[in-house]
Amino acid sequence: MQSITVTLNGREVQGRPGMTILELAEQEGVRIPRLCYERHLTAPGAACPSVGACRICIVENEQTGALMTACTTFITPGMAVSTHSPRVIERRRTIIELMLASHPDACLVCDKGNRCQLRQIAAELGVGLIGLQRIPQTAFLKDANPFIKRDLSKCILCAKCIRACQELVVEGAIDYFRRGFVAKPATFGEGPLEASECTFCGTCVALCPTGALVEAELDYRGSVAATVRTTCPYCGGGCSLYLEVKDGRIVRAVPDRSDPVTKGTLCVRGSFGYDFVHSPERLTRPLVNVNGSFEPVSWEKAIAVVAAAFKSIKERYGSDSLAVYGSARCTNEENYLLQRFARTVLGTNNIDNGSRLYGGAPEAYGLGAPSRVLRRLEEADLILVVGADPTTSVPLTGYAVKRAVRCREAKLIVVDPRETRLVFFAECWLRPRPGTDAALLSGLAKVLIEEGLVDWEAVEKTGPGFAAFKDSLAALDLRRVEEVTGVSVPVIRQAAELYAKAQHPVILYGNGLNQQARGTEAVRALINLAQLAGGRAAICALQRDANARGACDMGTLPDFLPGFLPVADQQVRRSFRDYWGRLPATPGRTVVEMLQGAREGQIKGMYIVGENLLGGFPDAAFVREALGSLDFLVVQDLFLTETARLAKVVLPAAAFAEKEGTFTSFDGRVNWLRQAVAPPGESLPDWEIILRLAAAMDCPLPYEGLRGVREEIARLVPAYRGLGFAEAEAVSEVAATGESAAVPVYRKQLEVTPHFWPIQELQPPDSDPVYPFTLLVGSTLFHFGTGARSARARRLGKFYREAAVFIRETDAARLGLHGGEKVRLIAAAGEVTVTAKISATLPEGVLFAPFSPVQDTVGRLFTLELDPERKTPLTKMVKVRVERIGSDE
Ligand SMILES: Nc1nc2c(c(=O)[nH]1)N[C@H]1C(S)=C(S)[C@@H](COP(=O)(O)OP(=O)(O)OC[C@H]3O[C@@H](n4cnc5c(=O)[nH]c(N)nc54)[C@H](O)[C@@H]3O)O[C@H]1N2
Ligand SMILES: Nc1nc2c(c(=O)[nH]1)N[C@H]1C(S)=C(S)[C@@H](COP(=O)(O)OP(=O)(O)OC[C@H]3O[C@@H](n4cnc5c(=O)[nH]c(N)nc54)[C@H](O)[C@@H]3O)O[C@H]1N2
Ligand code: SF4
Ligand code: SF4
Ligand code: SF4
Ligand SMILES: [Mo]
Repeated sequence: MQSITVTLNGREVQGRPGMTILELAEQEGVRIPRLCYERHLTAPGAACPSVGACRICIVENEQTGALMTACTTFITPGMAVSTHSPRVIERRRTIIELMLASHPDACLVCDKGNRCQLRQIAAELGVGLIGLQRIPQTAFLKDANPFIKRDLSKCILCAKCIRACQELVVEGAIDYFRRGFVAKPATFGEGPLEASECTFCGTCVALCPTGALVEAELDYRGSVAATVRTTCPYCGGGCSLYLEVKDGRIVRAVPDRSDPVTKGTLCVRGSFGYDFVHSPERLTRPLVNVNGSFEPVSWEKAIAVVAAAFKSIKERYGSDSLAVYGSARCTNEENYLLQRFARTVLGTNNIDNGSRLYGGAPEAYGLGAPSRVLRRLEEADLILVVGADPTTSVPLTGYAVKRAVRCREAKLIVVDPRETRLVFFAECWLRPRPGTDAALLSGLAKVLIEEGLVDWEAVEKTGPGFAAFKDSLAALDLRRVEEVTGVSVPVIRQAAELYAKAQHPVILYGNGLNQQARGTEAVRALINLAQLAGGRAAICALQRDANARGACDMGTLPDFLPGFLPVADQQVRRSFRDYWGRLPATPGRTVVEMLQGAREGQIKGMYIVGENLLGGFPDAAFVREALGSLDFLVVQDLFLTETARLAKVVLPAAAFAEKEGTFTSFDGRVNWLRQAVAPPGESLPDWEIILRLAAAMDCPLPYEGLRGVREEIARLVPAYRGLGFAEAEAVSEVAATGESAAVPVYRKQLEVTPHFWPIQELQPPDSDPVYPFTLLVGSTLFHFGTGARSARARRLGKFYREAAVFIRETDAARLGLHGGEKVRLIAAAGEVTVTAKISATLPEGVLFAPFSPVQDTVGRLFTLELDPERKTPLTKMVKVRVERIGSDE
């Protein structure tokens, strides 16, 4: 690329075409003050990378004497710029003085404190008490939410918050309200945030240069002692954040504004959900159950009890009577150690983790979930979202989808029976009856083929099985698809045509497919559709916990060794044996099979790490009975969960902010966890506990520390080879205040060849006059999983504490129900009492219940029904009937 020569402060430097003066200065290490500029606030396609609203970045053109804003002026050949000439400095002082003239005298008590950029720049320029007449702004907003407090008298109208809300997270909760001196960034009608579209993602707060937007319910005022860059522990988005620490406590979480993938955004959980770490309910000492009550013991004692029990079970009943359940919330290193512990210390492949169970690893379909999906979303011209609610479950992905639609006019197709937030952004909303996706997606495929909308040559190259698939489609009748799914043929055609036109389609699917009855068939129908794009489409499962993908990569699976290498393959085993020694040959049990084995007496001892089985699993009675049948159960967790209460020994684990390691995000980024605070009491990182246990079982694992574990992973797991993952703690590291972009490290993609799956016979959804309603369950934004963590985060914990069910207005009217009334939901498996809420948008006959943190209630409606192939429990929908509590009185 041609370079442009510019004289910057008397020195000739080279810039790129399209660079602004500010960017050039940045490249040269010249710092120009700015208040409204932000790297990622650049709407793609916009003519100008900034808005020049604050004007503090003015510089002088030495040839013409013109003053211009550096953030909006592009460099031109031969330009001579002075960034700190006396005129520039004088003018910057005046601008700051004017801002201060309408700013309240609140610095001493302002929560922004030393982080206020207005104050920093004023100090740099030596602007103190000013001679101008003061006209302080006033503001009367009252927000009642526990997350964000606004004092717009401190607003300098830089518009960063508005742009963040509209261009980055695309909620559009705030905009300029009024004009002139009284203009304010506010919600429509200046109402409170909680009455707006605001999701409390905190992105605007992190960007606000002054104290106009700050956190409500502060943990600490003043300067913090340390700032640590780490990764959010909740969903698989893998957002980077800084934890600010004071007196051994985390007092604030802020996004990493230099991260090129997250673009400095977080969601409400990342911004305000960290403080479960300091919950007084954290486990602080190992506990041993003595006659029904837990007694604290030393680590030596606890480890000795566990080791002795495992040894004796192994001697008496053999290795395969032991089982381990690993965790999508633990790091790659911990999962790697845990499966090695199971395989080489206990001697069994009975090891599994919840992400395979609930989400289904895409690899199970012969689908190498592609890396860089978030990046691909930024380039997509069509996005198909099936059975996933990303604005709730992985908000980072939701932002990327909305940006693609709003800023680049990508087309969005949503397939969901519920009106999710993304439906407002969709060109086309397909609303199938729950559980009929396989038929609908096959209908789309049929249209593509029938209308010649596929590139035959490319398609035939994509994967084997195409001929059989095409034959199976011949018998599919679109009118019958319409009957079964409730989606009309013209709408199916419209969606198929939109899809066919796309050059860069991205397909996201979630638990609406994974966890439904016939989910396997539906996911396969989606894979067929992806392949009909002839290699142009990316397809990715969206669900998942922080390290769900990593846990599977690390081989916390009964049938796969690390790197999805099959246990049953002798050659594969041989390569691992060189490192590990002995290695059991037969694939182990999935967690459901472990539980069934426990109930039937074949599994005697179990080690559960970071999973609340009793809370998260459908059919708690079965789980309780199974775990109760064990001779020995050890649970390693942060809290004394329902599951931990059933254990003989409970081991206290360190939380994400108390340990080192890596998480692999759903799109394949390998992100670092760094220790910000000490674990409470005597609790220890999971990896250290596993190493201690192995040593006590006389099979010490040969690692000095985590680095050795990473070196072995990098050697044995192809997807992690050559990433610099083992060597460089510094990879993806940026200085706390640095502006340089963090470099994401992506795990490599697996080499797999997906193939076409022939479609199966159409089946109408089951109907049962005794249970006429279909209840769907799903996530709520403020909570996660069973709520073990989110419900203990002070601010998140205030929401959704009561189980509720949403019901369509007309259905409610028919039953004579009012919103707020208690109702009984009755399913074949059991009944629960919940509060009814009225919904204007649910389809007739469909109910919706948020799943967390009230899973213990909602879960009672489910029996343990497994997908026959993937052994995934079906937890997404259940047939129920609704009864008014008052109706039989
Ligand atoms: N806030 C929050 N986020 C989370 C979690 C959480 O607990 N809370 N958990 C994390 C975990 S572990 C996971 S696995 C993921 C889950 O992430 P998602 O898969 O996005 O989440 P679900 O809430 O299960 O929602 C799935 C969507 O499927 C729709 N659906 C239900 N039935 C059908 C159907 O038959 N067909 C179609 N097409 N759609 C259907 C529902 O209406 C819902 O919109 O979220 C992760 N993120
Ligand atoms: N009916 C119905 N049931 C469902 C679902 C549904 O949609 N409907 N969704 C299912 C899904 S997708 C999932 S993922 C599950 C979620 O259910 P669970 O798998 O039980 O998930 P969580 O509640 O997130 O937390 C698991 C445990 O991990 C612990 N933990 C967190 N971090 C660490 C750590 O670093 N170390 C250790 N040792 N422990 C840690 C927490 O304290 C918590 O007790 O529920 C499933 N159940
Ligand atoms: S918290 Fe997020 S959604 Fe709410 S106003 Fe700020 S940027 Fe918008
Ligand atoms: S509230 Fe903060 S971010 Fe928003 S315009 Fe005012 S100063 Fe800028
Ligand atoms: S999107 Fe996921 S990873 Fe990002 S802040 Fe929210 S919960 Fe954390
Ligand atoms: Mo999950």
